[in-house]
Amino acid sequence: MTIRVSAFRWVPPFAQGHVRDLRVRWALEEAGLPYEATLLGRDDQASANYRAWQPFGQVPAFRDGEVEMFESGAIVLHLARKSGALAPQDEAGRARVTTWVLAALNSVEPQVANLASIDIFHAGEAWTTERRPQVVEMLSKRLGALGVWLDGKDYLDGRFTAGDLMMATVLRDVPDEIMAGFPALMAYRGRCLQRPAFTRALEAQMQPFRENEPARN
Ligand SMILES: N[C@@H](CCC(=O)N[C@@H](CS)C(=O)NCC(=O)O)C(=O)O
Repeated sequence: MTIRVSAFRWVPPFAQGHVRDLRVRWALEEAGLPYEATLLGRDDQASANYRAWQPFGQVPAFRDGEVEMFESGAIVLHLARKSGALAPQDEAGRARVTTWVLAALNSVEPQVANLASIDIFHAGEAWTTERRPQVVEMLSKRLGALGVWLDGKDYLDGRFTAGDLMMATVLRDVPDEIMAGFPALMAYRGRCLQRPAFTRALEAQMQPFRENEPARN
């Protein structure tokens, strides 16, 4: 059966290129596995049919004839178990990849999301003036620790793995002016995002947005 990944037909420009199906598309490209996107509109998100696949109505969801799943981290880990391009296939190597995927999602992404919430979703609201410096401090603490870990390394654990894929997608949402304080992390992020598989995944997410741009009046 063709691998299917759910994605949005269109999202507003600020979200284009940042929707989380990108992680799954990237993993599939690294693994050399062909797939098709199931494109959703607002109505599809709320449908009982889609909720049976993704209970929260979000993207991505994934099916390959053998498994049906949601949560980008879980899907990427599933693919990493199948492909040596995403993880070493020995138990110890796989365990480290799982660790780094969860570190990206649980230890770094929440700090990045807190800042995005202030800068994008609550921009200009009075409370953010007091809160933002604390959020930047927390995020900088995590980035600093990650920078120490990566010192002298090209990747988190010797070679590119699903852990780097996930970490790079998280770091991608850190504003450049903050990343500039962490040159080694900036270089690491660039190294991951320069991979041809990432370019193909990004282009595949962007194409339907161009084709389904809402008409302006
Ligand atoms: N933890 C989920 C989060 C998925 C998620 O937040 N998806 C967003 C797009 S990046 C979404 O579908 N938002 C629409 C909504 O929540 O209605 C994952 O990693 O798959």
